[in-house]
Amino acid sequence: MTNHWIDIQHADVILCIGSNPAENHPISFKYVEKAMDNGARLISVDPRYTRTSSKADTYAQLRPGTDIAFIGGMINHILQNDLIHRDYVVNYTNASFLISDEYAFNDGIFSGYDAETFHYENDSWAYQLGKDGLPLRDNTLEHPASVYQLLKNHYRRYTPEKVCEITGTAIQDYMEVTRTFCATGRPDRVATIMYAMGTTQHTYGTQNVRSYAMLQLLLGNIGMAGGGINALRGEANVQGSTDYAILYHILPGYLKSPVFDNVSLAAYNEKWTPKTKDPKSANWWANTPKYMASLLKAYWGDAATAENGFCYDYLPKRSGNYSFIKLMERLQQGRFEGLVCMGTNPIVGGPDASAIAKGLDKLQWMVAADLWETETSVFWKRPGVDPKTIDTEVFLLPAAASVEKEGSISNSGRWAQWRYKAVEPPGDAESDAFIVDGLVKNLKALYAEGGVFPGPIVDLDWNYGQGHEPDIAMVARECNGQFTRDTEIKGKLYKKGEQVPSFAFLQDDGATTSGNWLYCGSYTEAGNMMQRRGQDDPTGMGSYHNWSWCWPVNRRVLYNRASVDLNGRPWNPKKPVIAWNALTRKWEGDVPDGGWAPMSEDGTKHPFIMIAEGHARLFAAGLADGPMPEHYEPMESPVANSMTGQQCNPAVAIPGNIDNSGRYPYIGTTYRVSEHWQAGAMTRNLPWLVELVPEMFVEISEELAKWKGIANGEMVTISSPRGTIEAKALVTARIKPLRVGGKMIEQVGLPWHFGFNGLATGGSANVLTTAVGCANTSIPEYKAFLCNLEKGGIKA
Ligand SMILES: Nc1nc2c(c(=O)[nH]1)N[C@H]1C(S)=C(S)[C@@H](COP(=O)(O)OP(=O)(O)OC[C@H]3O[C@@H](n4cnc5c(=O)[nH]c(N)nc54)[C@H](O)[C@@H]3O)O[C@H]1N2
Ligand SMILES: Nc1nc2c(c(=O)[nH]1)N[C@H]1C(S)=C(S)[C@@H](COP(=O)(O)OP(=O)(O)OC[C@H]3O[C@@H](n4cnc5c(=O)[nH]c(N)nc54)[C@H](O)[C@@H]3O)O[C@H]1N2
Ligand SMILES: [Mo]
Repeated sequence: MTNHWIDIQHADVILCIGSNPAENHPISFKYVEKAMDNGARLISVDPRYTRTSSKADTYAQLRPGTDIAFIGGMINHILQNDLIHRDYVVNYTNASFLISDEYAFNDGIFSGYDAETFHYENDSWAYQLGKDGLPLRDNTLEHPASVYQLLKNHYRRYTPEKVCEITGTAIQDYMEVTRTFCATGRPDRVATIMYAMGTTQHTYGTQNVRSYAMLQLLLGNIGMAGGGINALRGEANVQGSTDYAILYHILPGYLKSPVFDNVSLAAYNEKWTPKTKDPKSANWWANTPKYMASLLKAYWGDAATAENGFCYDYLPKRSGNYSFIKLMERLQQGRFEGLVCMGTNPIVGGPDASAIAKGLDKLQWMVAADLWETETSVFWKRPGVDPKTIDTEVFLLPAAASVEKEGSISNSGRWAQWRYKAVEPPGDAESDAFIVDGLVKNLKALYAEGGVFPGPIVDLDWNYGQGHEPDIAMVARECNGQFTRDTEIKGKLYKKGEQVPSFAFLQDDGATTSGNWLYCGSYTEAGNMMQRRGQDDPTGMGSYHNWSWCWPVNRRVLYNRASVDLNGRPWNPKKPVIAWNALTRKWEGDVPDGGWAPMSEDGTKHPFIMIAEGHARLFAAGLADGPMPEHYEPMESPVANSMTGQQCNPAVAIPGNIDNSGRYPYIGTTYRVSEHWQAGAMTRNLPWLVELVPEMFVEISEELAKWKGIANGEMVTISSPRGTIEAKALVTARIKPLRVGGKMIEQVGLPWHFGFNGLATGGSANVLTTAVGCANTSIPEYKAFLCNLEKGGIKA
């Protein structure tokens, strides 16, 4: 989230799109309701009428996978009616920047495309540069090569009629959403967007998110209290796990993971450290070499020296895609000997789940660390297979649950909050830290005896006390970082072993360690900041700066220097995030995005400090699939793209097992319910939750039920090119067919919580889904695929 949960109370308009927080983030809804009590309007945009929709002032239905059309039309409305927050857009975004004359967009394809590799070369998406090396700009926004005019031209095609023809939204609903939301371009009005998996789980999921960000930038809503673009993160600590690099393409703190041709630390730094010639750009990522050196020092301690590039050679280098989908492909090809599943249940949660289960059959061994026996750990006795034919040896390690161990979790609002152990784990259960610690210590002992390339393991600096399990406070202190020798910075001496006060103090010469630069400041000489429980709110804005600690540097609202005008006065003085005090020459309120004076003064920096050009990108050259979002159809879709001749995202290779022939006529989409959690092990084993939602069901419209002669509660069979499941029909007015391009299209809604093991069992929705992912992130397209549905169960 750019903002945080409590901040949502300040919004005038709340758009829940691609998310169902009343169901899946119920605590957040407290702040939505608080905003509504203060007069805010809630909009829900969802293919299904959800629990969130039922609380909304306005509900608009859209077809799964059509957010870019929906938002593109809103962008068009803003540009055609000049509803932008002009001062914000001109000064803080790249709207005025001129783009290369080589840039082009023809019938759904941007310039630079290679159809054989599904790859774009992005040279033609670059800025035009002046003699001083700075991007050329036209602050009148009139120049035909300006981002503003390119946007206007691009989205001109997204008329309300065209949009609704694609999305299936009733035009009056669409116009109500558009008018309500787009009225927040005034400095004294603000809207927020709450999004989650309905947005991201598409082959153009990243572009969906970008379309929301662009909308918010045009209206001047980023950096503002009650504004921003807010990703509702899933599991309690999924924000923390991303910060700590659970994804293959990043290292902790969103440093890039090395690619095979980054042959040395110098080459890595050269490749990934962005450069700018603009003295007004803070270009924060220029610090990459400091963060990287400190990370490597945290990993390899004294073995990491300036001479050996701080053991950079020990880091694995990647070539290619190691996302979940691609790993599962390799699994199916029999390319893995073993697999460790720590807190994951992929044969229920992964796309095209039956194929994953078959892949597991090829393993020699599997380790599953979990609270429960999951479908994945008993894959060898799944329905339809003979256990005797499977040779995999499975080790099930009982893991301690969250309340049975100590440590921090980082919530969606980036607040890292310390939690304490409430009870001892039952039986033989142990914390994940214990399990990993034991694994590493044993590996170290084995590699000490020899082996291929032992350095990375043997030299690993691994010292977290002498207790039964690692001392988690020691881990947290290492994540923050320490001085490795007496170091003087700006006239102050920091002693060897002292905690680094903040990431501004990290060094590239080995003088500091930091396991995650973003968390530098979380555990200082003053103690564990994440343990703080101060209930005072000096800003009066619900920021609670003394409660826990949030990255970066306890800044509660990101990009907050865009919430003020050029003189440092809040655009909306009634809801200030920060304000410049001309007498003290200091910012007041939240921790500012850099302490520089307001933009009207000399020596200052642009507010978007993480971007090399200092301006938020309405037009972005860094993505795999185009500088501006464009509507494409999901990989499986019942209709032809009526916007252009390009059916699907051209930057995604078309997978094998899809079927657009018409044999599978209905749109399948998957979602969650409050009563169950994810792949279900944690809830399908609890009798009281099983009583509430005991079995797999499928939501269908009254129209489809009538047409197929299906009664509510009757068993039906749902099939896709990947597999077949059965479920009870839940006939409901909450799901409605959509009128798309003149034809009626049915959608079928499936919760994905069920599997064959546990107290409550049922068909897994993921048997039906497609293993194809977003061009940028590879997140699977769980939210839109094709299926058929017939009356009667599988055996009927
Ligand atoms: N009780 C409970 N809470 C949970 C979870 C759980 O399993 N159970 N899971 C947690 C996790 S890990 C996560 S990631 C979050 C997910 O939280 P959400 O994203 O809110 O969960 P979903 O129900 O998967 O999807 C949200 C909505 O997106 C809609 N949708 C589908 N396709 C589209 C589309 O193309 N466009 C738009 N605009 N909307 C679409 C769906 O109909 C659905 O109502 O929830 C977390 N909270
Ligand atoms: N069709 C469809 N599929 C989806 C989605 C969708 O919307 N539609 N959503 C996707 C999303 S957003 C997500 S996040 C994934 C989730 O996919 P998974 O992570 O595979 O699913 P979970 O059920 O959350 O698995 C977590 C497991 O961890 C165990 N566990 C809980 N606490 C601990 C602990 O402290 N230690 C250990 N070792 N284990 C623990 C639980 O018992 C559970 O079995 O699924 C994805 N799959
Ligand atoms: Mo998630």
